[in-house]
Amino acid sequence: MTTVLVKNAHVVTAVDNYTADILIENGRVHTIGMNIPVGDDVEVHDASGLLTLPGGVDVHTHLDWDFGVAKTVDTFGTGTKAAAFGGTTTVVDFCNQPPGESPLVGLEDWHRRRESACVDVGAHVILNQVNDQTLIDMKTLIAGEGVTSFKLFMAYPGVMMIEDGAMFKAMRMAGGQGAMTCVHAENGPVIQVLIEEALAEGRTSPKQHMLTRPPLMEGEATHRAIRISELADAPLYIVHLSAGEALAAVREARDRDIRVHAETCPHYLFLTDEEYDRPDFDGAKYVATPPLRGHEHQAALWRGLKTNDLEVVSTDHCPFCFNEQPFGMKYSKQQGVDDFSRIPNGAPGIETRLPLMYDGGVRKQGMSINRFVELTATTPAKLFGLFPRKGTIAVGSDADIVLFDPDEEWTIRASEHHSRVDYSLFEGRPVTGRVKKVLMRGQLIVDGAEWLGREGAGEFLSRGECGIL
Ligand code: DUC
Ligand code: ZN
Ligand code: ZN
Repeated sequence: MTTVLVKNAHVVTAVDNYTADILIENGRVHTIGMNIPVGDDVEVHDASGLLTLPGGVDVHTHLDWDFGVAKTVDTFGTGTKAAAFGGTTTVVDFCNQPPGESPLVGLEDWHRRRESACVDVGAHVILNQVNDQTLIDMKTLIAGEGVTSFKLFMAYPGVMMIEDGAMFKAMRMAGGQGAMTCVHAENGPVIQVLIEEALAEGRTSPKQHMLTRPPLMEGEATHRAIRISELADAPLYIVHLSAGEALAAVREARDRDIRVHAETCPHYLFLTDEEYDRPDFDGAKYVATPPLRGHEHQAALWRGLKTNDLEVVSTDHCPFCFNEQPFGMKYSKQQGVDDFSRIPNGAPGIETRLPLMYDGGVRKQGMSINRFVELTATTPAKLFGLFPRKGTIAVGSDADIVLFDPDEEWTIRASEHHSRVDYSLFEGRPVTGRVKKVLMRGQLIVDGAEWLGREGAGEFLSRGECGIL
């Protein structure tokens, strides 16, 4: 394998800021030091004037994901290529338990699909049923398969939702084995009543998605998940937190030293529910779950990032095309043109997380550059059993390195991104700060606009104990 030198690197980790050279051998950081001498045979990247960041870690994606009648449009190949162009070199993706079958069957299928990945990928397993055999299978997944986190849905009754008793059993098993339970916290049955009432009254537009999923019901479910995890003595990770009420529940628990962690996503930090007032069916692009919220919730989320009650920013990249072509109706928002409840719930974002957080967090909100790295790489790696292999730049770590120009101004355009999805939530948004080069385990895979990576180069990440900070 080639030896690589990143020269004059302004290294930024969650805790440090310094200038040094980074010598990479066999895909790992071998030496960090001043003026490291190398021969002519060494590939050298001069990082002067750029920030040298650890590759981003996105622990919430849905690639090639079956969501009942809908399917996400990115394969592992296309989705992880897009991730790489956005400076993300590690993805932890959601894998379904097939209805009525073992989660191990779902994992086998997920492994077949993830073979096209261009960056390293791990799996969280979504459980939609918890019986005695599932509990045994969870142990196998944790100890034998390197899957040390699970996801449970409190929403979508009759589809993905599991009852509180089952949630308690799964959390207790996961916690006892060093695994993390991720929860989608919304009160599914109450939301279902609101959806049925809206449809009966002929309220069918995308805005109804937001109106039928109130923040109060996110707050209620978050509180319930926390209390159940507390009884189970298990760590808990609240995914895609969007509402002030949910954040208040997390904060209250963390103040009592309960092991509760939470992430939010760029769309909740940079967009509001005003997007649902767009004309025609355009609001369907913003139908993610939970929905976009009002300004007061957005302000609460930014405070949560400051107080560390929100510890991670991940994307929930769940891409469905707006238009039917060229991939077909199953991949399209148009399924819900006459009925908001049939719009596939999910939005894209895998390629824009780092630039948005740099521009909106570091430049506009005064977030430190170390905190930016912590939120987008280090803490997700630690919480999900990947640190110190991923999430930092240190001797022995995988040489996943992003050279980032903090001053380049550019505009987000779906026509220039690498996902197969046909729109961006952030179309036309000017941002400052851009990924210039990406090394994945020492291999240059992104060089400006040029793609040097390859499908199949990504490895499966067998993960360790979760929740260790
Ligand atoms: N939850 C997710 O995490 N992703 C997509 C849809 C959903 O409800
Ligand atoms: Zn969810
Ligand atoms: Zn998701």
